Parts: sequence; C-alpha cells; structure tokens
Amino acid sequence: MQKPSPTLLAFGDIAYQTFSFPHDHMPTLHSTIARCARAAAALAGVVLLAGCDKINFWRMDGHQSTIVVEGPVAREQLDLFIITCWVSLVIFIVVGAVLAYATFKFRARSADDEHAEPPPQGHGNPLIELSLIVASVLALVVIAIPTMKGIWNTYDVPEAERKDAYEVTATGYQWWFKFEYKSETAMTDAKGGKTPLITANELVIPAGRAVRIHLRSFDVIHSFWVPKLGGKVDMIPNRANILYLKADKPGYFWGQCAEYCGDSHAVMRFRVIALDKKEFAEWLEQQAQLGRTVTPSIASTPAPRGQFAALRQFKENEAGITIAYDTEPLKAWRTKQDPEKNEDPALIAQGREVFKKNSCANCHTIRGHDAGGVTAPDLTHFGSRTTLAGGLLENDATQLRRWIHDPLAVKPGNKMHFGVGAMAGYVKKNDSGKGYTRNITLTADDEVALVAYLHSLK
Ligand code: HEC
Ligand SMILES: [Cu+2]
Repeated sequence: MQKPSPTLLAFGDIAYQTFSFPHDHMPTLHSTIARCARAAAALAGVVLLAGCDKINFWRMDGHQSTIVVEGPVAREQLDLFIITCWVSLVIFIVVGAVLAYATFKFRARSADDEHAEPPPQGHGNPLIELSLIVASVLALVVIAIPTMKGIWNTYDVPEAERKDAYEVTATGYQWWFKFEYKSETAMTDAKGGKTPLITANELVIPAGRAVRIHLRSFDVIHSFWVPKLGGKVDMIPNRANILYLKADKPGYFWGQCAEYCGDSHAVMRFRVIALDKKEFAEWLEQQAQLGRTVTPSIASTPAPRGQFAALRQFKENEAGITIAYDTEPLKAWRTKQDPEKNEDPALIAQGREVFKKNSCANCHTIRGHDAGGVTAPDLTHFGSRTTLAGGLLENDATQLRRWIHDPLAVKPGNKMHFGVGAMAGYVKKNDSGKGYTRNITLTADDEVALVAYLHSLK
C-alpha cells in the first residue's frame, strides 16, 4: 500500500489511521465520517476564535469599520474595495472551476491510469495563451480605472465644495495629535491677546461640510486615519500633505495613527466629533474663551470632599472606557461641555496650585492660567473632552487619576514621564547622561486636587 504524501490533509489520515487511497477507490463510510469530523472541527475552531475576546464574527460595524462608512471619502474607498473583491471573486471562480473540471475529468480511475501517459497538453496553444493575457489585462483595467478615479476624487476637496471647505491643521506627536484651527481666534489673556485656536486628541468638525486637513509631524512619520470617514495619509516631518474628509451627519468617530511610530504607536488614537452648524459654532465660541476660573467661596473648605477622597484606585490593566460612553459617545461628549454639578471650588484652587508648583506648565498650555508649554496637549478646555492620553482612556475621574499618578504605566515610552526635548517630565535625565532621577512626585491629595482642577476646565 502506498503511503499518502505528508500534506496537511494527509496528516489527518495518518493520525486517524484511515489511509483512504489508493487501495480503495470508493470512499468508505469510515473515511467519510472522519472527513466530516475534521471539517466540523475546523469550523468549530473558526467560530471559537471569532467568539474570543467578544468579537462578533458577523458584525461589521465596529468603531473602526471600513465597511459601514459615514462619509463620501470612505464610501469611495469602500466602493473600490468591493470592485476589487468582485474581480477577485470572478477570477477565483473561473480558475477554481477549471481546476475542479481538470481534476475530475483526468483523475486516475484504475491502477493502470496511475502509470498512463498524461493527456494531451494545452501548453503552447496560441489562442488559449493570448486570451489569458487579454483576460488578465482586462481584469487590471477594470480595477485600474476606478482606482485612478478614486485617487483623483479623494485627494482634495471637490472643486464645487472648495470655497466652502473648512481648514484644520493636524500635527502628529509621539503619541498624540494636535489640532489647530488657524481661521479661529482664541483669547490668550483678559487684555485681548489672540492666538489661533488649538486643541488636542479630539477633532471637532462641522458635519455635512468638506474639511481639508493639513497634515504635519513634530517628530517621526505618523499617519492620519478615520476608518469610517476616510484616510489614511502620512504625516511626514517637513512635508506638507493634505487630506479631505466629510461626515454625512453629526456623529462621533474613532481615529488611529496608521504608521508605526514607536513604543506607543498602537495606542496613538484620536476622535472626530462632527456637529451641526449651530452646535459647532457654539463649541468654537466656548473654546475661544480662556481656561475657566473657579473662585473658591469662603464657605467651602480646602480639604478634599468625600466624593474625591473616595476616588477609587484603578486596577492594573483595567479597561480605560465605560460601556455607557462606548455605546453613546456623542451623548457623553455633550454632557462634558457643561461644568460638573458638584464641583468643589476650594479643591479646584488647590489643584491649580499643584499644577503650577510641579512644572506641569513647562509642557502644557492653559490659556489665562499662566501655563504656556507647547510640547504637550493644550489643556485649556481639557474638561470638555471625552478622552485623554491620545484617545486611550475615557476622561473620567478614575482614569484621569490613573494617568497623572503614573503616565508610564498607561503608555509605554511616554514623553510625559521621560520628558520632551529639554523639558523634564516625571523623571529627569541625569547630568552624566546615564539613567534618570525622579523629578515630579505627587501625593494622593495632589492627584485628587489635580483631577478636580483639570475637570473644571470646560
Ligand atoms: C515633559 C513635559 C510634560 C510635563 C512636565 C507634564 N506633561 Fe502632561 N503630557 C505631556 C505629554 C507629552 C502628554 C501626551 C502624552 C501621550 O498621550 O502620549 C501629556 C498628557 C497629559 C494629559 C492628557 C491630555 C490629553 O488631552 O490627552 C494630562 C491631563 C496631563 N498631561 C497633565 C499633566 C499634569 C497634571 C502635569 C504635572 C503634574 C503634567 N501633565 C506634566 C507632557 C508633559
Ligand atoms: Cu503615530
């Protein structure tokens, strides 16, 4: 009896001791059952894998879906993907059918067939070979025409909408995004100083309007991608790239850096929030203001209040977002725009002192609060954002404390921990150039006061 060749399928035969060929040309019941069992096991494996980690195999509308899209740029990219899939499917079916036909028609039916001469070969037949070349060229043309059209259409805002396009500059930093609204002015002090509006990690745009995004990088190459709206285009140091996006209607979208950029690349995320005209105008007006100042009244005490003192410690590796936010993010975002109800003015004032004392202002800007650092996210209206740390954590009290307690534990390589350029972070490089010494140490009270302060910045 001839041993089966050691292909993957034949391994099953060896394991099951069901050598099914060529001693027997009719499949036995035994080998049929074995074959079905293996197919079932493979299917069960796929289902099990799909079920792992709560990924629903049949759901296509996740936060970063490119299949369920919400804007014209992503739609054009999706159409292109579908066309390519159809062409591939046709090729697969044609080649598969020819292969199946040849395998069936020319199979060995008896022991004699095994040693027979091969059937006449089609090799060298000019008609077949030429038609195959023509078919391949046709398949390529079918894909190439819509691809060129797609590149042309999505490169920049369409001519007709260009006059009305909204302009924003996005800059990639290791590992967060800065957004600059050059056409908007924001206050720098009470005396009428002005600067372009800057925010971080959450890009708020007008819905139903084309947005041209100028892409820049502060350090290494990043890439800007909002799967449901469009992208991705690289953000390259010293090179001006652009990208165009449009959201069909108001919504909340997940974005992601799509070019490997170092330790925390995988958690370099951001959000895009599309608002209708009126709400967008309100947001711009709110953002132009100075950082909010909460004045302590004589009645409140400087000691942390109950709700903050009880602020629980997070567990290591716990999820950074809650289900409530995850299911209705736009609602969560809207709630964030107003000051919290049970604010503690004394605690907020204490937090402002802690911020000043610990040189947080070396890196961060809070307009109107003597903080003008430019190498880190602008915090002037930090309390009105739904996320922090490059879209990694939800901006609630527990997660914010988790971040300022030990940023390195949240994001590997973190610049807030190691410092940016000449600015020292939580640790400082030793003069010898080797190793680090602790630079910023916060007590539990400091952390609680900082949380209250940062969340008061609406
Ligand atoms: C060396 C500069 C530096 C110093 C000093 C610094 N930070 Fe940061 N901070 C950063 C950088 C960089 C990030 C962005 C990190 C990331 O997401 O990868 C950041 C992020 C943050 C964020 C999240 C912002 C957002 O929108 O995601 C908060 C809040 C924050 N820092 C608070 C503080 C506080 C409070 C202090 C002082 C105790 C401080 N930082 C000191 C550099 C600094
Ligand atoms: Cu990046």
